[in-house]
Amino acid sequence: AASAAAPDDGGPVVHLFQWRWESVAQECEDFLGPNGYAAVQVSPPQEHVVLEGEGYPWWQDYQPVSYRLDQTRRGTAADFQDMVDRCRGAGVRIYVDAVVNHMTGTGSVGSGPGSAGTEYEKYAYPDLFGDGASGYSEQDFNTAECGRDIEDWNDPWEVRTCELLGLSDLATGDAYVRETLTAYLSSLVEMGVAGFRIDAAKHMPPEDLQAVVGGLPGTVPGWDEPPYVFQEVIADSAIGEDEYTGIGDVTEFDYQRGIGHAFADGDLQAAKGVGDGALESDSAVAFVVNHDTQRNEPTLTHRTDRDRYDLAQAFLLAHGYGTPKVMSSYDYTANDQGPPMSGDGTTAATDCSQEAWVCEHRALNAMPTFANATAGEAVSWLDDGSQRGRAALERGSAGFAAFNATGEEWAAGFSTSLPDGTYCDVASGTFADGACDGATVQVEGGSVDVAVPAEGAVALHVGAMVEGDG
Ligand code: LM2
Ligand code: CA
Repeated sequence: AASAAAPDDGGPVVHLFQWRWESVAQECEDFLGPNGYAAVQVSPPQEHVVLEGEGYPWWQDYQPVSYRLDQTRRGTAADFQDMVDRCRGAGVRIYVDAVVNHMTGTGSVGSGPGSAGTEYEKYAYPDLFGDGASGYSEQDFNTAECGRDIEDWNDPWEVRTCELLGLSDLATGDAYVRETLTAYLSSLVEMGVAGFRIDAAKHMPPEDLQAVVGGLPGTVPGWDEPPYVFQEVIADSAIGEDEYTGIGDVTEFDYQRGIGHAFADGDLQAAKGVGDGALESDSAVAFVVNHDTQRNEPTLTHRTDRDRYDLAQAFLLAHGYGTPKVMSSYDYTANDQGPPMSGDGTTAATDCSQEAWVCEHRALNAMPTFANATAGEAVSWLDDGSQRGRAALERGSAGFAAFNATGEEWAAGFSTSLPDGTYCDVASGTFADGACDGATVQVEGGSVDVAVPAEGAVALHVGAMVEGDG
């Protein structure tokens, strides 16, 4: 997007939902860096409510008590810094989920202290940075202006000034609140955090958000680039995405719904057109599910149809629309169920070999390298459109991919603009240091024959040639 706050559209992102900081660090080194991920979206790092009586749900994180990083259910401030540094070493950015519209809700009244021991009540957060120097009190919230739940969602003023889910709504029009939020986010940038997902952005006036992110440092230490900002906006007739694109990128829920339905229906011809009429690609963050939709709108998730969902996420990384964001989850039965944890609600270390952690990104192998190698190349479709469940695409002369949402292998030949050579299939393996641990595919005389597995993909790109002719 063309704005000071959203400079670099970055590369593929994975949301490691609820992961401990030390587990994220390990994954950056072991898997994310080598497979081409540009960034990880981590769960909110600030002190949160602790809801023992509710079984320590995941949504504790979305009720900030202070902006202290020490201690959350995912580790300490030192663990957080170590993660930022180790991921940087692996070439992977950390994007923080920034909860800046609100603090705690009604359910947490009287249930303090927060995860780092800070006492609070709804509308009273006396120590925001652990130094006793600044807090929020009632005047910093929109209680006088509204002070009740949002009722009329067609009224933008209400959506932005009243309370979302009973959460104390910050008076983001006020200079003190803006400066405090900027101080919180800036302190993260100083630690090397390279970007932010702005939670509930739609519930903040764009000018307020602009004022908050406008005060961020211009460059992220260690990265030599400005912080990347993307905003969670579930657009509707009252509030449009274009109100926010001047500030940073925007999550594109039309793409999310479109891709989910197309793949759930096995209609890859329909998948080709998803994103048409939506936000311009360079302003959009594109995804198949997020942590909310996988629970509230489960059209296609790891729980409904794992293979098809994996295929949709692979397609997302090849399609070339927006900044692709992959979801990686833990298993659950109840929507409010927290991640694997110990008895006191501390999150367990991730182990992708356990069923409790789904680790969907691991099934995508090196597909993020396809997104990187084909960045900026327009998509063209190579199949003749006659097969509802099958499609093949090319991204200029940089990448070729074929997708098969049927139960039968798809053997097909295409002419391709890829240079002749032997390619690593990054949909099935990793390509590192010139070695491919997946299938290899030959491009010869400008054509390629592929055997696309049932419910699978084949993806070749110029950055993963095992042997070239040139
Ligand atoms: C978001 N984006 O705008 C997050 O993506 C979403 O996950 C958050 O809701 C929401 N906005 C607020 O940041 C989650 C969760 C809610 C939960 C809230 C706050 O989906 O269920 O609400 O976090 O923890 C819970 C209770 C709700 C209660 C509220 C306040 O479920 O019933 O409302 O706490 O006590 C009275
Ligand atoms: Ca608000």
